[in-house]
Amino acid sequence: MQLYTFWRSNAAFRVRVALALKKLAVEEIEVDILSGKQFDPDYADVNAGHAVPAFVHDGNVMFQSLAIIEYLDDIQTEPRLIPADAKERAYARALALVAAADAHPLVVPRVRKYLTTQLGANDATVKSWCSHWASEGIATYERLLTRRPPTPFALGETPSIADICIAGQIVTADLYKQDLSAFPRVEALGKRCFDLPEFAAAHPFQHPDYREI
Ligand SMILES: N[C@@H](CCC(=O)N[C@@H](CS)C(=O)NCC(=O)O)C(=O)O
Repeated sequence: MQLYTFWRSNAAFRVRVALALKKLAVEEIEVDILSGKQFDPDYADVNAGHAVPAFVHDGNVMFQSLAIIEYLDDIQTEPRLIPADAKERAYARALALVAAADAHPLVVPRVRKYLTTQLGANDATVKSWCSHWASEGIATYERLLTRRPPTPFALGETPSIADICIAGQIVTADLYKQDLSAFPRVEALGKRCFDLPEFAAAHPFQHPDYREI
């Protein structure tokens, strides 16, 4: 198993946590998406989407973090990250998509680059943009977790794909130095997640290449 990843990548964080929870060993290959390595022909052959993560298993290449996590759940069912019950599965996927489909895509390098190179935004404006959308994602999660409080994880006793994505949204907030105290349910869920070594080790702050950008 190989994972094309990058220390700061939120989508790769999701897959790294899922692999760790399932205790699946993987060879990690760093693709420096800040210096444009996602566009190198060698990597474009792996993922024509020019993004990380990409996951290789038995000669098959997969991309899109949530699709990879679903695949991992198929090939190794325990611990289950996507509930068996249809209604619970829909809720888990919906919570996951708040980060993966709504909030996170607004802060990825290609968006930041377009803001600076095409729209003339300076660093402060880009940071403000990213902080705003990171915070909106957290606020959405706070409302959702208020409506259905975690017990103690979003769907029950063990972490699921929903907790992985909420934790990823917290990682984005951490990268933008956001104070989560106004979001107590998210903050408490995040503490529960990051108390687990599988989540803690995947946080970009723990990566040897971590630097402030
Ligand atoms: N929806 C995709 C997002 C993939 C994605 O955008 N990854 C970012 C890093 S988190 C990336 O590689 N971006 C490259 C770029 O924006 O140029 C997933 O969940 O895998």
